Amino acid sequence: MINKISTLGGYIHEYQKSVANPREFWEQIAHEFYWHKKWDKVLDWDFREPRIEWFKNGKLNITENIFERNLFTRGNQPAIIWEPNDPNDQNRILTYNELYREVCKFANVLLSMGIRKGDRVAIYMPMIPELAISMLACARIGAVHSIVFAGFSANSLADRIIDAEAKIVLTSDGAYRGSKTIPIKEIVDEALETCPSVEHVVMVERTREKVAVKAGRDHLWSDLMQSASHENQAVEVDSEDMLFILYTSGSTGKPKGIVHTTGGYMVYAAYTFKNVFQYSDGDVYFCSADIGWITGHSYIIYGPLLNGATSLMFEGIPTYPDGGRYWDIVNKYNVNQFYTAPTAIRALMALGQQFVENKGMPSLKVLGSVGEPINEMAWHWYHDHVGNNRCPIVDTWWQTETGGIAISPLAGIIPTKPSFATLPMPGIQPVIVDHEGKELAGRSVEGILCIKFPWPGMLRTIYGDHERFKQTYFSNYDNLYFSGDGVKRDEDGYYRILGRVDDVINVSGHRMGTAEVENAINAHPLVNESAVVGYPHDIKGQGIFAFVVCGELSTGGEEGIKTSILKAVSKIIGPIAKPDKILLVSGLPKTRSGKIMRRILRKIAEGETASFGDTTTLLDPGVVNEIVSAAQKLK
Ligand code: 7RM
Repeated sequence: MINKISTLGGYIHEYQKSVANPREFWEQIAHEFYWHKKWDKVLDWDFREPRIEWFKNGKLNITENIFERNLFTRGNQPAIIWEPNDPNDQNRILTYNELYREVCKFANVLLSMGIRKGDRVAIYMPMIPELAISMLACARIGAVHSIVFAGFSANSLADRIIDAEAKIVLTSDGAYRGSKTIPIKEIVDEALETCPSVEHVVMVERTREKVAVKAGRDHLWSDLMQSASHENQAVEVDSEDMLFILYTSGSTGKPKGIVHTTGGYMVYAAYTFKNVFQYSDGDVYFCSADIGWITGHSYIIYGPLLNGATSLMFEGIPTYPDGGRYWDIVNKYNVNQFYTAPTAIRALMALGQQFVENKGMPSLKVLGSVGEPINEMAWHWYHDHVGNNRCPIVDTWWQTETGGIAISPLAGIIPTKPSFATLPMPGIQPVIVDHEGKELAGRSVEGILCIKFPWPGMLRTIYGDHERFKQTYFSNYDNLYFSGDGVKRDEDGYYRILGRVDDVINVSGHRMGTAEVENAINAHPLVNESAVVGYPHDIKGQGIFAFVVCGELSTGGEEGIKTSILKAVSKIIGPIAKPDKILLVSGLPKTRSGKIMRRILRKIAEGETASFGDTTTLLDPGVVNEIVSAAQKLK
């Protein structure tokens, strides 16, 4: 079992060890796992190439480390507690034995459909147990899962399937989300019109609504499982073989397929889970994220299950049937660790105290936050009303790219400070640089967050585009991993994340590229050009503000065109990318070389009316005043 740090002195000691001798440090942890063959070399790396290899030539299967390694001691312990959307529906509890059986069966199904090691499997499913079973079944046979959040549009799903050249799509008929039903299979059918690589579709029946079935291509999960054997020998993979691809937004239009490999990711997800949440045997842990995001991959599935933990998986939303749903779940299962996003906290805070007061929640020991900066007000509400003033909050900073938590308190061990992610995890060597790439050493500095040494959970490449991998993460500053986030280190050496320094915005914890949203808006036939920026939003953290230049207005007038822009964005990306505000303008503030000055647009979106700093490089400074007065009229 992974050693759990239990004191502040212990953390300092481990941290120092991890910096002084990272190979020895991680090797010791890796020895806790089950390998068919151990590595020849712990680490081989070069950020300039870039190339990162951990536990080189090690052979293993990650699911053996979840199942075979845990079954003897905890076969009858719940692995996954599944809570349905509707609290009156039947829940499902899968013990390690039961989950193992399902995973083996579905692994055999995948094999029977011709899926082999290295093949990509697209998964577009709501938060149902079959989603967990699917991803683990892929890992069992060495196939690479590429999970697409079920809130994305057909168009986004198709882009991801095409980029990964997935052979098969795993999905469901529909999805329940609060009081709504979403036609998942219909979206898949639409996406597949443009995806020639897909040979098969396997569909779980969740809502049992009528769906179109394409003979020869579409199969029912239940039919295939009925005849599948529950005996399956895990496929041996190399430590550096791909475990999964997960798409995330960057500062250009096209989402990046972040690649994680097997050995390093396994070690890192397991180690960080245990230490950050201070998970103890028998605890019930609940992460409210969707498995379609990295948080769900690392901290609903891999991290917890590698530790033999009980992980709660929730199908629904925090406000259904009312704003007390999370707290009812905490009480129903005596949840000990609860992990959510600031946007959920702010939304629930806005509903008022009545949904949280009197819930008690005596089982809670640790609260977690992830995805965006948590503002002080939300931090205190979470601490006082959810944690009843007695649970430490772990504000965990990390990214799809880091694979696991990189900067965070260890619960109850590292003293917290509202809005601070506090200190780096062992193995993480953060550096703060200025715009020229000069390291800002010491305390009380502010700049750009980079990491100067590899850690086992880090991404290895961008699928199909290693050059973009190099450009995005290793070319801004020499020999450093560039995170894209601004950060401050205070007088105590604590880290506070300030938000993105690139053209990525964070809306309700969903990461989005402004260029992606602009491309979707620009696809509208009446739009000439647009510029999208983030602005402070009470609930979402950041809202989306779109400045749009139209040629002519259609018959619907201003409102008509705004409505059709919203529809277009929903269709092209998904409802999560819909702008909160659209301002129709006659031109954008551009420099003489044609670059849009987003800095000015950001200020206008924030409500600034007068001071825009240096505007002398603008081609037409008059356009700024015009936009300001239009913005003032926008409600
Ligand atoms: C896990 C996840 C990554 C971006 C990252 C930050 C922001 C995440 C925090 C945070 C402040 C935090 N992966 N971010 N955690 N900002 N405090 N604790 O969210 O790839 O989807 O997003 O999210 O900007 O770069 S992600």
